[in-house]
Amino acid sequence: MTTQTSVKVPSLKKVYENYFDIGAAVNLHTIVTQQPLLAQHFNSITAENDMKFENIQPLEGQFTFERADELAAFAKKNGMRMRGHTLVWHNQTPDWVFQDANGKQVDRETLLQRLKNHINVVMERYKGTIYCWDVVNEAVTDEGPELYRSTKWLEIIGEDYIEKAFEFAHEADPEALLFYNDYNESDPQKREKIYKLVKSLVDKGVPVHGVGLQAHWKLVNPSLEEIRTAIERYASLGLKLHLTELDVSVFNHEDKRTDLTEPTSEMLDLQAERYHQVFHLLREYQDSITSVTFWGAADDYTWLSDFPVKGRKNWPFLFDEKHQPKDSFWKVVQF
Ligand code: HXH
Repeated sequence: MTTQTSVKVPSLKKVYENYFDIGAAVNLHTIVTQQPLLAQHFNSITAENDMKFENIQPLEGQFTFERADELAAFAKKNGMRMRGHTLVWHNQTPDWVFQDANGKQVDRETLLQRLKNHINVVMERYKGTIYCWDVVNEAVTDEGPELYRSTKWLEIIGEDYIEKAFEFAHEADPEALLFYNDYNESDPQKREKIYKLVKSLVDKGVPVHGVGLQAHWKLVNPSLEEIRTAIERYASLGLKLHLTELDVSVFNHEDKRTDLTEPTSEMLDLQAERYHQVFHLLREYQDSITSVTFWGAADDYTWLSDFPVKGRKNWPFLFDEKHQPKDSFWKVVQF
């Protein structure tokens, strides 16, 4: 489809208002460059990086809330909800967290105290603004029989670091909805590990309210049936589901080309068909899915440009680099 001059572009958030929230990950740059697009189509935001541990508490006791506060103010000003991302993660967490003043690894009690303090200070600040948090991100291994990813959190505290994090979070803000968030969530093996972990939390009465499916998907994989099975499996825990970081890379796994300056028409056709199928499926599960957040808003900015292949641009969203609706957009709103 070429530029539509006669057809009014419907608002994505309005089309989906009876289904689920429509979110976008943002940063200080995109809340300016994408402001009109965000205001028209999205009713929820997530800070792409600015609420991660290393950004918010780079040194012990020195909290830097300026950027996060700006994003929270943007949400308020535009009448949007805000998801919190993320409290406990193995990445983008500063080394000081795990060390004492001499660089020696801290003990369990010290780390639990630091975890509790971080969660308290951060959640307290955004009470009433952030309605849900990704409390723990990516704690499950991709490969092998092991359940827990090997991280400093696991090594120093032990397996109960996850339930402790949820308990601290629930104490800090009893109103907040608390999520376990992970990627490769639709892969059958990883799906079962995530299910097992979250089920063990539910069975122990740990305050966990939802599962976040990152949903960093490609044109072909994961298959629609794998996605459906994952949704059903997680929903069977009686928890709410959020798609937390949706994007559809135009590159299949084997495709390592770096020479494209724009997506091919074949890529765009396949992506449109993929978004069509994905949103058809998501609508089917509207009772379980309460929020769908893209990990960006339009193709002018995506974390996938340069990742995992350096020097390669990607075009994973519903809006193009000029913020115009792509075929993918029309497939999502016409049903
Ligand atoms: C997400 N991780 C994070 O939740 C989010 O905070 C961040 O902004 C972007 C994506 C997804 C991810 C997980 C593992 C991973 C890559 C991305 O590991 C790989 C490393 C190299 C190659 C492939 C995967």
